[in-house]
Amino acid sequence: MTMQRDLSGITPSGHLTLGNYLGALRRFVERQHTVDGFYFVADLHALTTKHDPAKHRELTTSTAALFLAAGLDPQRATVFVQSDVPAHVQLAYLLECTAHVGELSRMIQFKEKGGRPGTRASLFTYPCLMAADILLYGAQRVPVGGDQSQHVELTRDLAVRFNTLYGPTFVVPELEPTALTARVLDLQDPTRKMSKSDSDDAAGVVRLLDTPDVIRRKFRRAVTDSEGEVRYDPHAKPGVSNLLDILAALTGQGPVSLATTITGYGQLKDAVADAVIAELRPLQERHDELVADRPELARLLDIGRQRARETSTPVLDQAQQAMGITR
Ligand code: AQP
Repeated sequence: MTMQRDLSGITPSGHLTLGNYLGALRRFVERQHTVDGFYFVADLHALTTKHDPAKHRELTTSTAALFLAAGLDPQRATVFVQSDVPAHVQLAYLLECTAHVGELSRMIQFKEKGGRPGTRASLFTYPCLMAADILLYGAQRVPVGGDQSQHVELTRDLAVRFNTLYGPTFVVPELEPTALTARVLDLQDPTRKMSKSDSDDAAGVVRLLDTPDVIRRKFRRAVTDSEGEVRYDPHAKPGVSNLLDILAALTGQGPVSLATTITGYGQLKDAVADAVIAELRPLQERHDELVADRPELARLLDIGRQRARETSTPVLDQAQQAMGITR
């Protein structure tokens, strides 16, 4: 039986967060042993809104280094940077020629931000790039957060339409629902998820590269409630429950039983901070080594680049043939 193929990307639209680690990176690392994983830094997706080229370059490099530092092994999983594989952009154009203006206009991001002056055309067309990211690798399952499910639905529609119009070309992917679980919430506003694109100084966002002091300070200031009782109740006590969820994710114990072992909010905050700092220390060290050794980082990413190119080229060729592009 062939191994299931898994595909997931992270856009370097900010410094990665504890949410990106617990919800994505750490799962990729676990899954690389059982699936044929393709994990990429979606650098092109960070260009749909105003960006600073120098910061973009730094974030792309740092994010790629974090993928490896978290434990993705280029010999097991295919770890690469999206723009290193031109087939993504090439197929995206063919999918722009398959998509309809109406369906792209209904995408949430475009509906929310598309009316602003100076909106980049790529904010309208990027779902086709996202569809290309997925279809190039024939992934059967795409683990995505809830806010991404619309993109996978569009990808499915485009794949089915393309296959119908031009002949069977693409695997039609399934949405992977398990990815919709475990959300790390913002420490200052535990009604919303922790997001990497929040401003760099956002106090509620724990970054993977924050120093131990900063991490401790952010947890100490985390919003809780005035009740004073450590109890797991995500609805009534979102702040405390978020802290328990993070501690549970790092210790492998359940949040309900953890709550019974901790007496006060101060103790809980210190315990979470300690666990996060200990978990991130080796990752930060490895990240810093890789960023300081660019030839080694380039060598490791080149392994992924080559494998991604080998895998995607036949799919792009077939799509071009099917659409009548002869070379
Ligand atoms: N808070 C979170 N808890 C658990 N998992 C999370 N993920 C993101 N935030 C959390 C997972 O990380 C992967 C990348 O998702 P993303 O690019 O949507 O990350 P983001 O931090 O949520 O980014 P923003 O702030 O929405 O910025 P954009 O979208 O502009 O880049 C996914 O697997 C996600 O589930």
